[in-house]
Amino acid sequence: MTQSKLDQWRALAEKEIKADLETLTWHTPEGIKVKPLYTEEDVAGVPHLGSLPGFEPFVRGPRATMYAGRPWTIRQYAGFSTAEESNAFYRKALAAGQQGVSVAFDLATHRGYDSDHPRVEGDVGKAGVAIDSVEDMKILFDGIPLEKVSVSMTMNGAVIPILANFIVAGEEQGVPRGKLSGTIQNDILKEFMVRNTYIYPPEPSMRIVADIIEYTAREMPKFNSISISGYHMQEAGATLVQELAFTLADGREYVRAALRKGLDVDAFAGRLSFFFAIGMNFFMEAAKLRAARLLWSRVMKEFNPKDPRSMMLRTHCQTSGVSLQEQDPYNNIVRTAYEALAAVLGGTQSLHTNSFDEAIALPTEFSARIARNTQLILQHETGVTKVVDPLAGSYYVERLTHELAEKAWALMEEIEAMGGMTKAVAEGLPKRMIEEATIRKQAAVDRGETVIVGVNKYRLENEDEIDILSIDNTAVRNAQIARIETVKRQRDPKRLEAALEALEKVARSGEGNILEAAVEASRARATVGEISDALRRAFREYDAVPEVVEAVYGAAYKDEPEYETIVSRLKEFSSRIGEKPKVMVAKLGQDGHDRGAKVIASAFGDIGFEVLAGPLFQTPEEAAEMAVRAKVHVLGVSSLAAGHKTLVPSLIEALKTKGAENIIVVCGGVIPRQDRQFLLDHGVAAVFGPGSNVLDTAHTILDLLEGKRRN
Ligand code: 3CP
Repeated sequence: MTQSKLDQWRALAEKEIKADLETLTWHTPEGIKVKPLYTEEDVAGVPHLGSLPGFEPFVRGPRATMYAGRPWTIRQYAGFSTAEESNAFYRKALAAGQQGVSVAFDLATHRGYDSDHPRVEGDVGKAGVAIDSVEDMKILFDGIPLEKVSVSMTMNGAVIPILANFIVAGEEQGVPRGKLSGTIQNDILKEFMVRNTYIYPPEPSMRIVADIIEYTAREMPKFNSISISGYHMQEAGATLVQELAFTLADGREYVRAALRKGLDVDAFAGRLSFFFAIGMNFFMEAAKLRAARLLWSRVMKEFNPKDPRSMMLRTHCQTSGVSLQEQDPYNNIVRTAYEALAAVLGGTQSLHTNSFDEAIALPTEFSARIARNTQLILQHETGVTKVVDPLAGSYYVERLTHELAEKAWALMEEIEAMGGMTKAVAEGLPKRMIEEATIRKQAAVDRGETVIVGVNKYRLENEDEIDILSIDNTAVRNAQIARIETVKRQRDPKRLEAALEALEKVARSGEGNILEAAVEASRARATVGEISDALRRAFREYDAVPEVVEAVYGAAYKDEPEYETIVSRLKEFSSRIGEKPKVMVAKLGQDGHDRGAKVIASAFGDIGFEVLAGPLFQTPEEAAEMAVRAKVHVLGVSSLAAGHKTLVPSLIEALKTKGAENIIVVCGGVIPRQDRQFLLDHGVAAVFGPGSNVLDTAHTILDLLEGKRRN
């Protein structure tokens, strides 16, 4: 295109909008300037243009024919309550068109506790299925042929007992481990950054990852040893550049850990897989997957592989959970459909589409059907599978692919300069960057700069209640405890003891393979908790100290009147009572989703409260004790894993026992409307659901402190 033609366009455009063209430039959170027009000038010199699918650098896809040869796998992530219930759910879903299984475990299992452990009272069977031993695992896959259906398991903390149980369940179903296909998440670095279902410190955790890569490379050629995940980073608020860079930098670290075990790169690299989130920035998300493949082949070249498969990035994607809203929830069906299309145009290998009610509760059969059908319709009715990488050649998408790749690469270089991702994680850099990004995003939503339909614009006056799935946590827990007792009664104690001792020895000595030893313990019917305890004895537990980011939320508001109003109202209140009101933000049970808690703690600190961030995984008793000792005025519980109906009443009881009824208890997070009255009846002063505006929340808390509001 000649310059004069472009100049003519610019002149016409500015005449049309009666303003400088710059006013139409969108500055994305990634720091990318998205212009209103892209032309061939924008792709001049972009090096990846002209490549073909199935060939390096794989921008256009890892397979030559992509979906024309075989569409992506429809793999819905699910699991709840008991193994029996989840098994029935999987079977129905597979009969209705789902193509692979993806297991969600409950948080007790994630953190390596059996269902009878006192710390997990509110967590059993809630946000996933409860698995305590191989007996549960066998029920989970009963009637599902493991030599045919590939199974993905989202497990990181208790990855050793879970994978061991899966292997033994296969064995006892008549499927040798060599024939098992599927994926284990096994990505611990991002747990330390965002997801928080770690158990052991980083170093032994990295050994576990490497041992699993070693074992699967040797024994399970069809199994993907890891699912290197950016998903949770985006969920925690990361920009797409951060998601790309940190995920690929994690991948590089795992490759190094496996090489240190003496493995040949081609023996395992082809079975590394990835997992990304797909949010609402449509073209940028599709470009992100293309950029990810480009960068991964660049990373892997460093290790001199001979097999091209070692350089291919294959990925699962999930539509974005944080983009789902509680308000006007049917809008979520539309959001999910657009996100699914972006994932497919980006060339994902496997996809989960969220159910529209997931911002509120676990999916019902109805919402799960719509989510599955969103993919089935995309595969069968729209024609998108017929052509490989249909966005290729788009000036905009190619430019975005290039810019994302370059920006992510620069961040990866920064991490390299720090000594790699394990070091960067230990120093807290990625975590801090993600937290700052999420606080900025929240401020943009609160200020209405980022529009969310039905939340900060076009909000309904009256919201209809929707049916939600509620799990009777106590019944599930009792059923699990009964089965644990049976397993313990029927096993051979000598064989068990020997297997657990051997496992602990392998862990302590650094010699041998931890997974191999755990498989024997699983055969001997050791429980998930017992295997985890053997490793806890060898490795100890990891304890993170919560940090609160400062001056990011406040800075986004600068001197705006609505912000000034709450700041001066609080100042005035503080001088009246002679101190800043003290708010503790607590996380109870095994729920490690702390994005909301971090945002509130940070924003409230900037507004002028004195904030105390409680550590993760407190029991109600521990949180009450901490609140009383610190003499807080308000105790805010952030709940995202459905434990609130058990844990919050226990917390209020614990406060009463300590004579601290005066502490105002409030709750926020994923709390269905149906549960609000229950919480208010149990003494909670206010409930802040998803989509709550932070400044409004602060005003309500001040109302409560001033005694103006009583629910
Ligand atoms: C693929 N194949 C083809 C073609 N395409 N063959 C011929 N022509 C083609 N065009 C072959 C592949 O080589 C492969 O065989 C087989 O078909 C399956 O294809 P795939 O692409 O490997 O697909 P799949 O088995 O589904 O595996 C996808 C990946 C896997 C690789 C991404 O890791 C996966 O399924 N991941 C899912 C992870 C997951 O479910 N995570 C849930 C997170 P071969 O294998 O023989 O080569 S849920 C977390 C939620 C939030 C939270 O944590 O709380």
